[in-house]
Amino acid sequence: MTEESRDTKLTASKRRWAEQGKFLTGKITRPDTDRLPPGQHLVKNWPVLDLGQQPLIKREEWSLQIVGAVENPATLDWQAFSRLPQSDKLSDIHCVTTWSRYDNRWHGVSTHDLLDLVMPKPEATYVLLTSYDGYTTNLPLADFASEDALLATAWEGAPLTTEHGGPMRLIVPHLYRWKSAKWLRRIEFLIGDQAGFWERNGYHMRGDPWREQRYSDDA
Ligand SMILES: Nc1nc2c(c(=O)[nH]1)N[C@H]1C(S)=C(S)[C@@H](COP(=O)(O)O)O[C@H]1N2
Ligand SMILES: [Mo]
Repeated sequence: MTEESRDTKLTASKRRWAEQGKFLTGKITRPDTDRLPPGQHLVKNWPVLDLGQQPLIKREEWSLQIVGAVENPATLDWQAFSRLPQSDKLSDIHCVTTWSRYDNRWHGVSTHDLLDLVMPKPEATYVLLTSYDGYTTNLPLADFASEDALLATAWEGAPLTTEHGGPMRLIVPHLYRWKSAKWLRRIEFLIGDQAGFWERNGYHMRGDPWREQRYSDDA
């Protein structure tokens, strides 16, 4: 392929992704007047929650795999990941166990910038995340691609600690925290939804805190 035709192809699929991505710039469900979702209470500390096994992954051994329904599947090592555009985001945490924590400052790669790199195919509608501790969780692509979503490597100016999911974890602030996979190692783009660990164990497929989508039988 000539350089020119390759550029044209890339531009065309980027443009197509941008067009299909229109819905991604839509507003998420949180009403501005209602910062604390129903049934939640505020905490000042930051509790640690996981399955009890905290994998210790050195940056030199770390990589992120992006597979499934994308134009450009990729495996990024730490260096390649660090070269992607970097963003800072301020957001709140809402855990399904009813605690919320305001104003967490995150640094990392926005999911928008990752999507620009891998370019989901038109039929991709969900993502399934897999972590180094074996944890999995699923979410709609539109939620994964929300403006505030970040592949975070630092919190409040310091590298993310192991207990909170370092070297890298996902942050999707507008959904319950179990969707924000710690120690993220793989992102699979799916054509249909596929339940992750908690979703197979009675939790909601989407998990919107403002709709109290805690369990699978919540609307
Ligand atoms: N890899 C992995 N990610 C995970 C979990 C887990 O067990 N393993 N637990 C989830 C749950 S239920 C919550 S509440 C948050 C907790 O994140 P924190 O320990 O940083 O507060 O991580 C989520 N991400
Ligand atoms: Mo949780």
